[in-house]
Amino acid sequence: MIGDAEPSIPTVTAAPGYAEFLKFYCDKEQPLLVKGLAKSWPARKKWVFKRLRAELHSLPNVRDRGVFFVSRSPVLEQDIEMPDFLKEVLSSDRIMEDSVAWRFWVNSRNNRTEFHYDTNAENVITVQVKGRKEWVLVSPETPLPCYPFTNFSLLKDEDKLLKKKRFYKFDLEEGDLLYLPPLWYHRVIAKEDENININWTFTKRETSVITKEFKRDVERCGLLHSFKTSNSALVRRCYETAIRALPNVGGIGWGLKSFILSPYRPSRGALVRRFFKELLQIPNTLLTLPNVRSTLKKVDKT
Ligand SMILES: O=C(O)CCC(=O)C(=O)O
Ligand SMILES: [Fe+2]
Repeated sequence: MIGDAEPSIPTVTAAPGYAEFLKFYCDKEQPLLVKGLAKSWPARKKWVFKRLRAELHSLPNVRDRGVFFVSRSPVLEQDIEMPDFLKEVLSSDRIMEDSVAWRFWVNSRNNRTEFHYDTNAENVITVQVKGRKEWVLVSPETPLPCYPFTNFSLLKDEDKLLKKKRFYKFDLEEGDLLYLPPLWYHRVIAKEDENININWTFTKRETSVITKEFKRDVERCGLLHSFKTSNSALVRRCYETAIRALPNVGGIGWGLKSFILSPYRPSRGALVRRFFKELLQIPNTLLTLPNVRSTLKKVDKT
């Protein structure tokens, strides 16, 4: 999985059972591709670009976040056939109840979601209902360089970013399901004229998988929390100004209501080191500012 010897993502042709999904994928936080799972879903015929957008806009519990639509409760369930393992996951007490979301991505050709990881240690199950998307997943054991204190990778040349990283590159085709474990970086490009995928997200209450990115995320969130609640009005003001200046891309959140339980507890020294490591990315941030501006312009238009 290093550099040129890029392996393929573990792939099966039938949905795993609940126990198998937990044991081999969800507990270990390893990705999985299930081919052709949604081939017979009514949604494949029913969901047509303009009509689906209009329908989602008309539903009271669905919010249009610009890059995707999101609901905290089930929507359009009559159009899908949720696999049993997923039903069990979403109703299990191993996950935080308020972490479950239903998200809909309705994207035209060449829509790009740049490298990031989903915050709040979110697990994502995606089904490509229509069209095709090219995904690159990067392991949280070989994290990408990020803008300071964020979950967004520096907008740099992809070949350079992926050098010496453990990654999978593949197409998610019509009917395929993908399990994206927490803190795996991903970038996604829509490949057909009409591309529709549905996501379910959830956060486990507990994890024993302590990757490099997991440590960084715990430290980064710990620091952000201490800035937000600092006794110094100046620190609080700097924090608020920085948060306001950051793009709210798809509402990818900042607040961790209740952080996942894990054996990792960063020391004060680790937090201080993290602070300075994040600042070390300031030169790269400045160098890539033109890319940030052009990406934000595109995001604004979607
Ligand atoms: O489908 C896309 O363009 C991006 C999907 C994504 O980032 C996610 O599901 O977390
Ligand atoms: Fe994402």
